[in-house]
Amino acid sequence: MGSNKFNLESYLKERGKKVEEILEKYFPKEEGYGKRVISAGKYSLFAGGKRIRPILCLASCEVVGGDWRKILLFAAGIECIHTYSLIHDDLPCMDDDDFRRGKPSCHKAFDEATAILAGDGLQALAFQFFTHPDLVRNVKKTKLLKAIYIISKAIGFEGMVGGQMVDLLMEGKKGNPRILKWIHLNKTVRLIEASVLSGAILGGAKAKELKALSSYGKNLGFAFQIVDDLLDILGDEKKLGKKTFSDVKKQKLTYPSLFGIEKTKELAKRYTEKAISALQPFEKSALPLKAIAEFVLYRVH
Ligand code: GRG
Repeated sequence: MGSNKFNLESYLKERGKKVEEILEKYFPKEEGYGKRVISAGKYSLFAGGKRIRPILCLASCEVVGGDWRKILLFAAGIECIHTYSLIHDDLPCMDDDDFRRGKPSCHKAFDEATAILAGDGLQALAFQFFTHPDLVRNVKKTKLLKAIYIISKAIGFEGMVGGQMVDLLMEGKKGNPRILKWIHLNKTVRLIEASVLSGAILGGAKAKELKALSSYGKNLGFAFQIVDDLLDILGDEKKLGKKTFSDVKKQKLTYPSLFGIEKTKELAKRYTEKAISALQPFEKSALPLKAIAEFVLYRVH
């Protein structure tokens, strides 16, 4: 994969473990009358995600010369948001998936009302982490506020929630590349870009660096979503319970359903190349970000 000696596997393992430790340390105890919903949130959060978004946040803090150890709570909050979105996305009223991260999805392991509440609780927990005294004492307040603003915008009406809405509205409809790109941008790309940008802001990035990282995050996000759609079809063994190609073709607007598999693979490659070329100003220090982009694409090539 050509990432000069950089060992991505151990990097992801080591950083993922740090995120995991923070999540474990700060996650509420499973006790009291509300124990059930805490257990449901914990079940999904620790069901074995790749932790790509928090790792991106830490890596981009590092690439601009910041200390990633100081912002671990922020990165952990991003993972809580991502897990909340997956729990809600799996609900029968949304994508209706019985499995997630190789295990029964939250509403299957518990029940629908509990899953909705677990998602809500995780979203709130993210903001508890973002404003936690143990983080606040480590970072400049103005930078922290800017990072929280970027994440909030990326996940709300003008981001993930809006994207999910249109994704649902387009089910069973013909659609076109323009609307599909809009859905991807909002449903998936914005949180990935915001993970990168928030880490960079907290790490003290200059305007020029933020511009480059925004391009990296956007292109990576598009590649990520396209690869995810391809994996749905090509049959990733971890995605138990996912729909078959004909189901996907019939119901969901995706690049493979519009263009076929080969053209879609080509598109994912182009986005990955663009993400990598955006890293030019950082040279060697961007090896982790470069390797992550290569890894995203490698899953389908
Ligand atoms: C319900 C408000 C609301 C939003 C849901 C993000 C999202 C919007 C839905 C997820 C649907 C989906 C499968 C999108 C494809 C890209 C994606 C988010 C894949 C899953 O992310 P990974 O691969 O998962 O990082 P892990 O389990 O490793 O964390």
